[in-house]
Amino acid sequence: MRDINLAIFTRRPAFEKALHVGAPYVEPETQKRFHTYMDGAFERAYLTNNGPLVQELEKELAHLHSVRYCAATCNATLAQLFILSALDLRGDVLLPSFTFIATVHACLWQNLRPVFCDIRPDTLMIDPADAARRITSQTSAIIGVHLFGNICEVESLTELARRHRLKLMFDAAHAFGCSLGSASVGGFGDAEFFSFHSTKFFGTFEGGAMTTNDAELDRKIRYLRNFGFRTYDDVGFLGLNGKMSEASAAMGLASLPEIPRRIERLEATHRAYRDGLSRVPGITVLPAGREGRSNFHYLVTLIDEARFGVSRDILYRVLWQENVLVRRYFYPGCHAMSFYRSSEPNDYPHLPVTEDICKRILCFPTNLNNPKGDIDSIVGLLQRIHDNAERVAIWAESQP
Ligand code: T4K
Repeated sequence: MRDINLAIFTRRPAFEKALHVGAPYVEPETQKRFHTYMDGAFERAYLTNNGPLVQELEKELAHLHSVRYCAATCNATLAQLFILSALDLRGDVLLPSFTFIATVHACLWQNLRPVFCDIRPDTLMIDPADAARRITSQTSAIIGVHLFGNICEVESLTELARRHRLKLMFDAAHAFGCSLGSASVGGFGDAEFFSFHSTKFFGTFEGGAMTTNDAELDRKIRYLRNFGFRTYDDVGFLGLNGKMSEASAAMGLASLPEIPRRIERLEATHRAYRDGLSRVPGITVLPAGREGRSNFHYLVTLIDEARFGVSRDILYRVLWQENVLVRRYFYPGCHAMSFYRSSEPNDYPHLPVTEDICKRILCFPTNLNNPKGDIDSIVGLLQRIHDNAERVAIWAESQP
């Protein structure tokens, strides 16, 4: 039988070093600037708790996203929790199941009941019509999630929230620097929150931020992220420790000048993947930035098993053997995670679009050291898997 150049048969992976979806890319210039910022922090002996670097970063981020207020936090999860608390919400919160689990957990930590909504098959983001059907007298807020560098349907959700007097917030963890038409992310709804985890477009080791045009909300969140302290000796809120350190702020400030070049590099990567994958049957790339500006940080595909020849899950396993560590974000959907299923066994919502997308989605690495060569190799692998689908499927059946 003819030899097939795939690691599942040859045991020689296409890549010596693993390619991760979330590998951070920190430019040498960024590293140098980071060290300079840190020298200043050590000289000042001011390392955390609303330090000068945090304040400078907040100003820069508010300006960049055309929003009045920005409060930096130690991650997006706590930024979201503080918004939910500061808005004083009760009852149910509508949100998509197709998101990172943190979006849902933060609600439960605030004693709010997450009500899962379905997504649109073209954008993979919350379907406002489905959300509208789930509104009851218990609903207090809607959380839209901007996914993969695209912005969700802000206008429809704003109108829905206005009509039912609901609070509206957005998870902008994936949307740094993105826009809807000319309107930048950051100022939509009552508040938005960003993630600066190292796997994100803009990373500060760990970090996050809340943005809003509401001065009162900003003021409360600043108390909440510092245990609720209003003065050195008085606590007025049930706060937590959600502060960003000066080291994280230094990383953020050092990265800011690279943003245009990062977007350029990632857009070129996106284009190269799109061109290459257009020649492989059964793989569709999710468009980025169709309705505005994208950061192109995620390369998201949907696998059509009938046309490609093997299922998404077989493809996933074959690519991992090649050291291409593709991810199934956000399989199986938060509503299907054991924690959320077992907490409400009789109230398991059926979300047909989410469930279909979760079976087909596959995200590819984008922060590549050698984009042209790596993408050519990945496309070559996919072509070989497609051409030899029958033998690949036989291999998969033989696996435990
Ligand atoms: N909302 C949404 C829509 C989100 O996607 C997220 C986070 C949040 C809210 C909450 O934001 P934060 O509270 O985290 O600020 C990751 C991240 O932990 C998470 O931040 C992110 N979303 C999610 C999509 O992905 P993992 O477990 O898949 O990633 P992790 O840390 O294992 O990294 C993936 C791979 O990347 C690693 O296996 C190795 C590689 N890697 C990772 C890091 C951190 C590196 O090569 N170098 C690194 O420094 O969850």
